[in-house]
Formats: sequence, structure tokens, C-alpha cells
Amino acid sequence: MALSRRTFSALAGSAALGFALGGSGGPGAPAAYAARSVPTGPAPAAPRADGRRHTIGYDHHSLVVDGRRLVVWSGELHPFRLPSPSLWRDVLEKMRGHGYNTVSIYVAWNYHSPAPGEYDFTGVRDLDLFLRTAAETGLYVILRPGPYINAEVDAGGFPGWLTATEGAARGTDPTYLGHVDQWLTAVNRIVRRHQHTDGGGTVLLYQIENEYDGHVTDPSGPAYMSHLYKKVRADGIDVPLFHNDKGRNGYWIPGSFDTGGERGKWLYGFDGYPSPSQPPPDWGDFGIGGLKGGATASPRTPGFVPEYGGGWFDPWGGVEFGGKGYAESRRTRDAAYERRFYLTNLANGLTLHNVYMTFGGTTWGWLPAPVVYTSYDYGAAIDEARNVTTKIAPMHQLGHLLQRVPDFAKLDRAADVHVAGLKTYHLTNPDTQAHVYVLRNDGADEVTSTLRTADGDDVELTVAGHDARLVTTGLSLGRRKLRYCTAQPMFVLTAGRQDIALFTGRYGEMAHLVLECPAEPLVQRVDPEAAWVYDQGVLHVTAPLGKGGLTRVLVQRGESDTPLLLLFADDATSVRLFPYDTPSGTLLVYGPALLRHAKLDGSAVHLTGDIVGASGVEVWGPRGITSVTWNGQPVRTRVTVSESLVALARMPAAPRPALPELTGWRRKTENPEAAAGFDDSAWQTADKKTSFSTTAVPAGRPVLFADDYGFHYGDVWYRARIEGGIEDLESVSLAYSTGTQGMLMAWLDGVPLGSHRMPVPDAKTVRKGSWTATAEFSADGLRKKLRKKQRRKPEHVLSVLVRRMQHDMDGGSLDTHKAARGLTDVSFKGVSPKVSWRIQGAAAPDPVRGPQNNGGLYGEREGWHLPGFADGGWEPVTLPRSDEGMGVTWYRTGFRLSVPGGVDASVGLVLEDDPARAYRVQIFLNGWNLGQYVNDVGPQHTFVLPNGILRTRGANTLALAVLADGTSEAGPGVVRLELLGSAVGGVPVTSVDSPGR
Ligand code: IPT
Repeated sequence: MALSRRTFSALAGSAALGFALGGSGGPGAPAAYAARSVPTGPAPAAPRADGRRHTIGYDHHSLVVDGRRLVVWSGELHPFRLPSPSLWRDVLEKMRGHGYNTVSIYVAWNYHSPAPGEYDFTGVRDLDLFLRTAAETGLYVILRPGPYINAEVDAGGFPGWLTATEGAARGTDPTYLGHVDQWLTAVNRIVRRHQHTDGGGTVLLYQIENEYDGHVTDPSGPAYMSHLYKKVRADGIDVPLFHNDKGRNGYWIPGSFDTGGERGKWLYGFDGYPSPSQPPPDWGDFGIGGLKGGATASPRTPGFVPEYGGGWFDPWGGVEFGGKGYAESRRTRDAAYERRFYLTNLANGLTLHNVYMTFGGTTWGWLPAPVVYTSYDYGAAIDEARNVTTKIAPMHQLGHLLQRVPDFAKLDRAADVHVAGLKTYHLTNPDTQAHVYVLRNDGADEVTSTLRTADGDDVELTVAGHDARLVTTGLSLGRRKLRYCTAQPMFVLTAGRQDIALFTGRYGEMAHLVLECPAEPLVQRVDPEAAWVYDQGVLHVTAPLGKGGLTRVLVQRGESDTPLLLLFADDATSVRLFPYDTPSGTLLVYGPALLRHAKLDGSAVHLTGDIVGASGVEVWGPRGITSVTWNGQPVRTRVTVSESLVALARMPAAPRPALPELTGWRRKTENPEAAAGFDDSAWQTADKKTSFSTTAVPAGRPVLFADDYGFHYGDVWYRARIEGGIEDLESVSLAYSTGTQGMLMAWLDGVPLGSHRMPVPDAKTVRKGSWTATAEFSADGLRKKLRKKQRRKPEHVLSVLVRRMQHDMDGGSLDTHKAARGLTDVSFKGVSPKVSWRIQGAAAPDPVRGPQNNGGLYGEREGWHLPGFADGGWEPVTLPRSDEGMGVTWYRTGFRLSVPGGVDASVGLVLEDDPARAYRVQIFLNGWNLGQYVNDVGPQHTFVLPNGILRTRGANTLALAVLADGTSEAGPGVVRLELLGSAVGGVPVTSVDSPGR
């Protein structure tokens, strides 16, 4: 393939060296390929859609953007898991404020393609808007459009319709590749406009496939990768491409497949989700520990983890192997886990990090893979309700550090150091001679030990059990030099006339900082806690962390000398410190829960952001600033000793808006399809003989797989016309395949035969993926219910409703997404009637909410879930309810919210009931399917209602579709709204289009 002109220009400039040398590395390439030619220096400024050309290169240390080293500190967020485009900005700004410089996104093919050849990038699917918003926020983007993504979504991101097409996926089958090319064309048409290389946006890197190891068994694997590579290039994508290797196998290193002669624009990446109960693995460049996998597989490209667990997904609940809820993920992979594992990555020389997930969000509608429930909170640093959790602290501290202390972009392994009781890594920057030590405690008990630094200092430090500490020596703190500090640096910056350096650690610990000062300085205590002593050219400062919030110490030699302001903060304090670059200089803002934006206008500083708890505001900035506004309101300030402006009064905590009780319910039962006389003449006939499914078609019987009839999402109805008497019927067997938590209900001539549900996953089945079962209904019960005369009739109707969950993922390139969904085989014992079938799933996809919004329940087909549906004739009821019997019942009500303007309230819907009751609920808010609640499985009880779909100042309609399997009484029980978070600030929220009918 010929390189486009644009590609050449992207290659030009100082980064060209990185490219030229990048070439096809491989196991034999020299590990010492260090391009010392790219010096240690400031990282590139936060990216924008600035219309200018930028170069993206690399050497084995790091990416090199416009000739400057960039450490990528990225967070994963899935736009499809936050169906309210305004809120993308909210989460992106939270990420930016808390130290991320990059957002990584999967683009899910199934979310954008309701049918072959149809691609929807509008409304909640507006990829262009997402990429614009990321650029406006100043974040780079790592784009990951598959075609296969995994991601705990339906079919791993493959569209439902693809499950019914010919040809094996994830290989070179021409039918498959034809569909793939259409998808990539559609995505790339948008992405092309947002590449950082030509300044249209901030797309930095682009991933093809995900965890692809099909080549182990399929010799055409390299040809498949080559096809994807060339296709993406042909579409005008010229940023570096990469793949995400599962299990650190060294798969798809540079040179492992044909890139059409193009060299040096391919990175090797691998992922990892290490268990919190094991010591963090050494997967880096340095081969510490002798492991072959990880970055050592590709010595010429920078160490890159496109996914590194920042939490973990939670499976459906139930017995032993069930999910325990996301509080548990957040507990087992807590802030210390992140510190310990991410510092180990840093110690291993990795410089491209993506935290999967940083905001997990909601797998709404029928988007979740069968293994997970609706919430994809992931135990991430930012929770599903958009609240920043305590897990943000290590992310914030590391993220700002990696962007603002350039020494970290170019580290080499240095001489081994032994520190008793602590696993120790030693690195050094060849240009600045700064030394970095990561000291890790893999035991449960706190360890106090001594580190002998390269300068010969003995540093006593304590590391808590299962935690780690970063110690740096020889760092430039503006115009002065740090000898060492027991607390972790977070940034060094210059604001106005002074240098400012922040050091962070755990609450209550004592930071000990040693600064080289050839002449005795003048030290001023801004806060009472700190102490110091000057001794033979060094200044020792000690400061307890967190006790008084922020501790400030001012170091200066005389009036003419540039002051150094040392700041000390514990975790909770550090996340309220926001460095921010403006065209007229750098600011530091302390106090609020979030700084979104800052603007300098003459002597005025205009700040916007969020207040959660009562907080003050303090600002350091360029000289000459005299006034501050916060969210448009003037703040009365005074000037402090450390040359900041500090607010005279604290801003009050955010109010907690009251939420209404949910009353005024109306109820209506449905499933008329169960009745013998129901008119199904408009339904499709199910009489196909062959299928592309991986599930076998039973000999001599029709294909009943829902996907073969175009029904790819949600519930599906079947009606069989049975010709011949059923007097001798012994039993009916219904074989079906649904994925975990699927179920069915069956009726004969309108009389309930019974229900069946997939066995609860146990140790054996939990990892198997596809769930199939056979429901056998004996005719004994039927004889009692159906009178003889009726049984003798020549014609009967069997009605079956299958709650089919989603398609399996295809992690192994085995076409497992093509396992059938719905009924797979039906047989009758004792009689051999003539049987003809009809099938009905979802109506035509909702043009706004998309195909994953609805299945084929009667109420859904009739629009009972939509806000404009007239339910006046329904029976008024109150909740909780206890109803008998099997079938589908709907409940609707409306409620109004009046959250004060300027308050960002995050609201959830909570469902609770006696866990012995076997029923489940589809939740529709303003017509949007926001999840599935399974009362006797759980563990999810709280469903986040995203603002935008939720009208926080106006009227809302809630509709609940309840499926009761008849084995117990059914609810709903308690249904209520709950406030999940509240901040003053937030972002302007545009209502998400929610057609009423
Ligand atoms: C890795 C996938 O790449 C990602 O899509 C997601 O499924 C993640 O896992 C788990 O949430 S797969 C890896 C765990 C083998």
C-alpha cells in the first residue's frame, strides 16, 4: 500500500527518528535501542483540535509527540455505556481534572449497526460528538473499534445480524471481511476528521482487533491482521496502530504480519488483570523476574498496557459463584491495589497505561453479554453514578506526576538495591540522573525499613501491608534540587514567580523531605504543622500528612530569590489540588471537588467546577491576578504569604435534593399470545431448514433459532399449531439456549404448562459461556386442567415465551457468538402431530433508542414502555404487590423532579423484595430500557438513571415489565428513587431525545 501524503507529513519532524528506528523489532532486536536523542523535557501541552499537524512517534522509552516525550495515562470509558452525550463531558472533565491525559474507548459495532449496511452515528451514538468533546476537554483518544471487542457486551460487539451470516468471524472469510470493511469504513469516515496528526482532533492511537489469538489454530490469522491494518490505513487513518495481546504471549509484535511495507507505525500492547491476592507481576521492559511475556517481547516499542485492570466486572448473583456487587470489586481492588500494581508497571518501564475501567457505566438495554448484569460499575475510580471514589487518589497522583515530572518518561533500569522486607525496583533517568525507587510490600503487615540511595543517603520509610511507595531522588524542584522525599511527588510547576512542588502520602504519616540548599534559606511556615532544620547544605523538612488539610512550607533565600513552595497532602487533600495550564501561565487550584476549567482574563481568574462538601478555594497563578470567580460568581479573597488568593469564606456543601415517592401506579397484564385464539397471522413462519448457527438444527425439524428470523435482542414468542389430538400426549420437551439467567414459559391452549429457567451457574458451568437446557412438561397436570373434550379437538396451540439473554462473546475466535438463542428443538412424547411454527420478536428497532432497547414482549410491541402511551384505562394499584401466576404484567407511573438549577444530582431507581420471589423486571425510563432486575438472583438492586434521559427538572415516565415464572408470588416490592450523588456545578445537560410513541 502506498503511504498517503498525509502519512509522510506525519512522519516528518523530530519524531521521524523514532519511526525510522522503530522498524520491525522482534525478539532478536537489541534491548538497548534507546534513542537518547529525544531528551528529557516537558511533555507536549494538553492536546486540542488546533488544526495543526502533529507528529506521533516513539522509541523504546515512550511515545514522542511533536518531538516531546509523552507518558500516556489513560482511562477506559465506553460511550455506549453512558447513553446521554452531555454526561460524556462530565466524566471526561473529571478524568482530565484527576490527572488522566487520555481516554480509551471501544466503539461497539453492534451499537451502531441495526442491520447489514446500516450505520447509526446519531443521538446517543454520536461518535463525532464524543471525539469533539474529548478534544475540547484536552484529552488524547485511543480508539478501539474492534471489529471484535469482547468488553462484556453482546456477542463481544458483533452485531446481532452478524450471528446469522455465513462464514467464520475473526478470520479471512470473505463474507465476514466484507461486513468488517463496511463497519471500518463507517467508523473511519468519522475518526479521520479527529486525528491528532493533522490537528482535526486528538485521536492518538488506534487498535485493531482485541486479544486476537485465532492464528494459533488458524494459519490465515496473520493475513486477517494484515487485512485490518491495510484497510484502516486505506481509510486514511495515519496514527500508530496496535493490538491488545491477551496473556502476554508476544502475539502481534512488529514484523509478525504484513503491513504493506509500512514500518515503524505499529506498537505492541498487552493487557493484564492480575489478581489482588498475588504479588504484582513484572510485565515490563526490563525482564525483571525473568518473564518472557509483556513488553520484553517487543524491545523497540514502548511498554504499553492497553488494558490494565482498575477493577473487575461482576457476574450475575445467586449461589456460591454469583456476583457480590461492585462494592466488593472496589474493596478487593482498592486504592492500595492500584498504587501497588500501577507503580510496579511504572517500575517495569511501561509508559503507556490504560486503566480498564476508569468509568464503567451502564450496560443498558440488551447490550450486556449474558455473563454480566446491567451495571458495569466495575469498581472503577469513578462510579456508575459519576461520583469520584477514594480510588481516584492514586490515579490522580500518578497521572499528574507522569505529565508534570518529565523524568518519568525516560527511565532505565539501574543497579539492584536491597531493602529488607520490601520488593524494590531502582530506575534512573539518563539525562537528569534522577533516581526512582518503587518499594513494595507484598505482605499483610506494615514494614519499616531503610533504603540506601545512590547518593548514599539512608532513608527510613514505612510501607503499609499490600501497598507500595515511590521515592525519588535528584529531582529538580524548579530551581532547586530534591535530595529525597519519603512522600511521592505529584507535580512540580511554576506559578507566577514561584516554583511549587507537591508531595503526597497516606493520612497521618510523616513526610520527610531533604532539599539541597548550598546556603541557608529563609523558611516560612504557612501552616503550623511543618518543622525543619538546616544542616550542612541540606534542608530537612518534616510534615504530617492530612492532619490540617494542606501543609505549605515556603523556602526562599531573600527577596530576589525565586521562592519554592513545598506542599504536603494526604490522599483526600491531594485530589482537591488541580494544576491547570492556561495560555498565560499555569494555575494551581486547591479546594473544590473538581476543577473543570480555568480562564485568565486580565487580572481575573474564572474557575468552573464542582463543589460536593463545603470547601474553600485557593489559587496560585501568574503574577498580577487579583480576583477570582467560581462558576460565574465573584469570590471574595485575600492574598496569602505564599502568594495565593484564598477565599474568605467557604462555599457551602451541595444540597441533597429531595426525591418524590413513586405513587400513582397503574397495572395491566399481557401475554395474550398465550391464548389459543390469539391472531398470529402477521407473525413470521418459522420453517427454515438450515442455519449458519453453531447450534445443530434438529433432523427433520425446523430452525427455531430467533436470530435466523431477524430477532436478535430480547424476548421472543413462539406459537406452534398442533394438528392432531393430544389425548395420548405424555410430555412436551422444549430445548432452548439463552445464556445464563434465561428462562421460558409455556402454555397449551392458553393453559399454563409451566416455566423453566436455566440452571444457576456452578463451578463447572460458570466459565462455559453458553447455557442450554431442556424443559420437559408432563401432560399429567394438563389432563387435570384441560377437559377431555378439549383434548380431543383436532387443533391445538402451544405458546412459548423465551427470555433469551444475549449472544455469547467469542473470546476464542470460535464463532461462539453464533450459538442459537431461543428454542432449539421441540418434541412431543406419546403423539406425533403435525406442527407448524410462527415466531415473533421485537418490532422494528426504535429509530432513536436503537435495536438493543427492546425485545418482543406484547407491551413492547404495542409501545407500553413509551412515555406517550395512554395508560388511563389501566387498573390503579399500589406497590408492593404479591401476585400469583405465570406471565407478564406491566406497571406504569409518572414522577416529576425539580432539582435546583446548577445542581448535578445523580439519581438511581432501587428495587427490593423478598429474595425468595422468582420474578424479574425490565426497567423503562422515558422509553429507555435501563436494565433488567432479577429479584431472586441479584446482586443489582440500584439502577442508575442517567440525567438527560432522566428529566431532573420535569416529568418522567417509568414503566416496569414484570415477568413472573409462577413458582412463587411476584412483586414488584419496594420501588423507590434514591439520590446517589449531588454536586453544585456539573455540566449543562441536554435532554436525550425520547419519542413518546
Ligand atoms: C479483557 C478484554 O479485552 C476486555 O474487552 C474485557 O472483556 C476485559 O477483559 C474484562 O472486563 S479479556 C482478559 C481478561 C482475558
